[in-house]
This record gives sequence, C-alpha cells and structure tokens, in this order.
Amino acid sequence: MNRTQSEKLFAEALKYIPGGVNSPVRAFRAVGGNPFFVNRASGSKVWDVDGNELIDYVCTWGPAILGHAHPKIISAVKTAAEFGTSFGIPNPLEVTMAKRICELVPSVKKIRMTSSGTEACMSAIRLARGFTQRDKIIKFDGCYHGHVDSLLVRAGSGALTFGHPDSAGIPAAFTSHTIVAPYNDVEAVKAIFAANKNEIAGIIVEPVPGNAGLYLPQPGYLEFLREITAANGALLIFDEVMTGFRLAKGGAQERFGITPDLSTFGKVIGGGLPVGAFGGRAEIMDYLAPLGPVYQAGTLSGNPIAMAAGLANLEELNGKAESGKRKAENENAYAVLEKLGAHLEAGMTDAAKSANVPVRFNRCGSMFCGYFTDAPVHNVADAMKSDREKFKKFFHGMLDAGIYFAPSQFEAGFISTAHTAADIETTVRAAAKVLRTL
Ligand code: KE4
Repeated sequence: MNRTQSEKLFAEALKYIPGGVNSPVRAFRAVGGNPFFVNRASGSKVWDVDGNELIDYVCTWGPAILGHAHPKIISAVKTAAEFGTSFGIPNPLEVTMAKRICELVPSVKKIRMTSSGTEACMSAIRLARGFTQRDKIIKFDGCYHGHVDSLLVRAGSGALTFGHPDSAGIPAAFTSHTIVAPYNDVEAVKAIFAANKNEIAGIIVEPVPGNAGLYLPQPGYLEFLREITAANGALLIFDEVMTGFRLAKGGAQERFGITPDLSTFGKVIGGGLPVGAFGGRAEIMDYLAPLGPVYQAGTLSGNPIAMAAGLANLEELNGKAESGKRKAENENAYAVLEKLGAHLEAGMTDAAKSANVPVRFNRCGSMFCGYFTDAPVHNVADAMKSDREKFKKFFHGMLDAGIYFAPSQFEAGFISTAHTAADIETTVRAAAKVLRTL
C-alpha cells in the first residue's frame, strides 16, 4: 500500500511534535512501522493522505458512534459556528446538554462539562475526596482514566502499550493515596477496605474495561463494588468516558443495572469535538465551586460547538428529548450496533477457527477485542498473555487489506451505525486470509 505522503508528513511531524504524534496511542510503537495520516473520513471509512480507503474500527476511539462526518453533526457544527465559537459565558446549549444527560442517565442528577475525559476523571476524584473528606482511591490495574497524575498507576491504554503503566514525572506522594487492585477480584477489594477502614474516598472503575483490550465484569462483580462502597461510606465512580451512551442509551450502568454515585463521560457527547463531563448525586455535585469547597473550572467547558455536535450525536442515537418524541432516523441505533457486533464476533471467531489460530474475541455491544490467546481474558494479567507478535502481524496484514484496527493489543475496537454487513463481511474475509499467514 502506497504511503509516501504519510511518510513525508511523519518525517516533518517528528521535527516539531514529540514522537510525531499528539497522543502516544497513535504512534504505532506497539505494532511497528509509522502511523499514516488521515485528512478525510465519512461513515465507516477513513482515507489516508495517499488516498488509501480503510474500514475504520477505531472510530476516533469512540466518538464516531454514528460513523464519521455524519451530516446531522456537520450541519449542527456549521450552524453553531456561525454564532461564535466560544463565549466564556453560559450558553443555552449547555443547559440542553445537561438536561439531556440527566434524562438519559438516571443516576446523574447534576453534571459539569469539561474538555476531556482526563479532566472529568481528575475532577471526579477531587470531588469524591472533598465530599468524603478521605484521601484514598481504589483503581484497577489495566484501567485507564486519562493521564491524571494520581491515576497513572498500572494504567491501561498507551501506558500499558509502552510497558510503563506508571509514568515518569509523578512524585511518589501524588500516588501514595492510590491503591491498585486486580479487576474482577472480589477478595482483593475486600482486603483493601479491611486494611483501610474509613479511609477510602471511592473506587473509580471502567465498568467494562476497554484500555487493556476489552474484558467484561464477571457476573455479580459490579454489584459487589456497589455494595462494598455503600457499606463503607465510599463513592462508586463509573468511568463511562468510553462506555457512556455506547453500551446502552444510559451507558454501562443501564446495561448492567448499577447506580453509581458519580460517573464520568466524554467522546460520544462531543460528537468528535473536545469534551468530557462528570455528574451524579446532587448532594455530591453541589460540593463543586461556586456552590461548595471543591474547585474545578475550564475555559472551554460547555463549548457551544462541542455541545452542538454532542447533542446531534445523542439526538440521532435516541431521538429528540422534547416535543413530538421524534424518533431518530436509526431509532434502533443500539440494536443496529448489537447486530453488527454479533456479526463481527461470529465472523472473526470462525475465521480464527478455520485458520487454527487461538483467538479469544471479547465483545460488549459495539466494543470488542480479539486477543491472540486460547485462555479466557478477564483482567489485564490474562490480557498480557496474548501473543503480541501475532497481533502485530495481524494488524499490518489487515491494514494492507484496507482494514484499520487499533494499533495496540491493549485497546478496544469500536463499531458505528455507519458500518454495514458488507463492511463486516469484507473484514472477516480479509481476516481469514491474514490469520492463515500467522
Ligand atoms: P481523554 O482525556 O483522552 O478525552 O479521556 C481519557 C479517558 C478516560 N477514561 C477512559 C475509560 C478512556 O478510555 C479515556 C481515553 N481513551 C483513550 C483510548 N484508550 C483515548 C485515546 C488516546 O489516548 O489518544
């Protein structure tokens, strides 16, 4: 595949941007080779600067749930931009967005917008500590909550990909109140609470971890986290930056029937523009400035263009909130995502079997990960057993076939409502060929 222009751009980028990328996961360091550059995307496809068309299963890491350049989002952004790009003064779209999120996610009674998922998670942690007046936070190895100093401890995503889940530049004091437990391990969390009585401010968890590939909560595990936090005066914080509004209209908490105290969001509610949010019980959220003692702020929080794009995304996924109850054109968006996900899972599983290559294909709705291992994957330790050499070869074989999967074994894949059965069939046919070369 000709990537001349991408190579030229990457050489230029390296002169001015560390590693040539503005986010490490884009760097292809886990799979080898150099990243390609994209300047056009539409529906389920992206086109690189050399004109190569790719079926995209990264979907800009989640926001493009309706596919790229959805006409309703483009039109909403253009319309909003005509009236100005930022005010730094409350604007009506912030109210519409806040109300819409509270309608879609019953556990959220109040919400605060930010400009990234990292900011949302950082703020939720600070709020949990301020509200409980406790310092310690439990997180799970392999889970990633953005590049928050106190949470970059055995983190997932790029931190895991590059083998340094604990970043340099973070003083030990900043992580001394962070306790890491294995995901899906009930006894480990019980022991932590027993050893830290009345000291745990909260647990922050990806309800379906998507930053070490993808694995699911074991039956009863999320219920256990809900019970043990409530029993110990600690808060349960669901990091739904990735799962929110994707795994169900109300996110993973709707899908699994759990009511967290706080939730963080991002990606889908920005429709591809910079966004994050955190919300939950009103008595907790009212601890935030300007009402309460926990400070949190952002120049572009609630930016009108991001709100317009996010609201268009939500509207197409769920239909208008108010009058007329107009259903979205693809009113059963979540049924479409589930059907496409099941189609991909079945096809990839069959392709691996016919090629006699051990693959564990984990999936939850429209999020998935194929691990090159024949053992089940329930946590990051299991994920680390996957054959990364096979993954590298598979990744490049599929890329050369015009299929773009996340450039790391430790990332989730995403499907959009713009993907078609034909896209899935093309993907599975290519996988059947590539797997036989491994
Ligand atoms: P951002 O700060 O990147 O908007 O969100 C951080 C974040 C928080 N919580 C979860 C569960 C997340 O998945 C993320 C970000 N996800 C990664 C993909 N693994 C973003 C891609 C990147 O870092 O470039």
